[in-house]
Amino acid sequence: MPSSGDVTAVVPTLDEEEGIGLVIDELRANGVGRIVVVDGGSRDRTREIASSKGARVVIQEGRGKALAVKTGLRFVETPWVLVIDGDHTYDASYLGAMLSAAEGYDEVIGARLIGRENIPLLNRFGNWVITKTFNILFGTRLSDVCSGMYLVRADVLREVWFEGRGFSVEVEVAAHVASTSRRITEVPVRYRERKGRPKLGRRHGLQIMLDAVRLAWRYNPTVVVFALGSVPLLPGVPILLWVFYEYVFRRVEHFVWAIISLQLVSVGFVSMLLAIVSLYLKRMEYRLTERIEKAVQQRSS
Ligand SMILES: Nc1nc2c(ncn2[C@@H]2O[C@H](COP(=O)(O)OP(=O)(O)OP(=O)(O)O)[C@@H](O)[C@H]2O)c(=O)[nH]1
Ligand SMILES: [Mg+2]
Repeated sequence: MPSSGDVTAVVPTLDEEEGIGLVIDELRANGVGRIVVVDGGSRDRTREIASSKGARVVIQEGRGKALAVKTGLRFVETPWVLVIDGDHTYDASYLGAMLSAAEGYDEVIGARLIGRENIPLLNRFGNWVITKTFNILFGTRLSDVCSGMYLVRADVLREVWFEGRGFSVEVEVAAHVASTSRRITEVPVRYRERKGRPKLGRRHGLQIMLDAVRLAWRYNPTVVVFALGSVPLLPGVPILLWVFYEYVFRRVEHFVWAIISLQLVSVGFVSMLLAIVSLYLKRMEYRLTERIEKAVQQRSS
């Protein structure tokens, strides 16, 4: 089991003067001595406060939280990294529980199961959609892939692309682990009310859906294609039912509508089956990868 001495905390910040000091103090109190604050160009006293508290302060390359995590990683020399937001929403005292769970895993997510009411409603909905999509795609049973507090093996985090386009860096890291070693798990953590104003633009419903589709497109494009192919079922089924009803109860025959709806239903139905098959094939691939990973590990230990 790794200890807090094996961990470097990477804290992305953008104008977090109200939270960053508390975050650093709390990390220290929980045994984390190495703290890298990766700043995205704060205009308040964030960097000043972080330096005065003895954290290492670096300026991120590029823009956005994903590149901040990537930058921070360059300053990590320990085997584990704890990524944690700088707004004092995540309670660092749960690190102990995360470390206890870490043996045999590449990533331990701090799932926000305690204090859920502190997650804004739209975010909660977005997290739910993304997490459900994630679980369907990867055959996992996670409850919060969007959490901003997660413990990852440094060498695994170095393999991540950090594209950051579309879905968030948290999801990108989790997807990498879930699609390769699959050694991902979660531990419930407490989520508090945010200090200071939100920095990430609020996502709206359409964007959330788009992110879910992007995620699916990257990891299982065929499922997206066939899911689209099953859309004809939506008009096809009601038309076919109506044609059937008219014929059975009113003795009226609608030949053209019957042919059209049968076409729609058959194309849609086959596509839907293929979408399901794509999902299962992919999951089988993941399960096989998992077995192979385990076997390789057992041999080398
Ligand atoms: N370095 C860097 N940090 C960022 C950037 N955008 C956001 N952050 C930080 O990333 C963390 C998460 O951003 P938040 O604004 O709290 O987003 P959130 O947690 O999804 O939403 P809230 O409910 O408002 O807390 C915070 O510590 C931000 O300061 C960025 O572009 N660069
Ligand atoms: Mg936050």
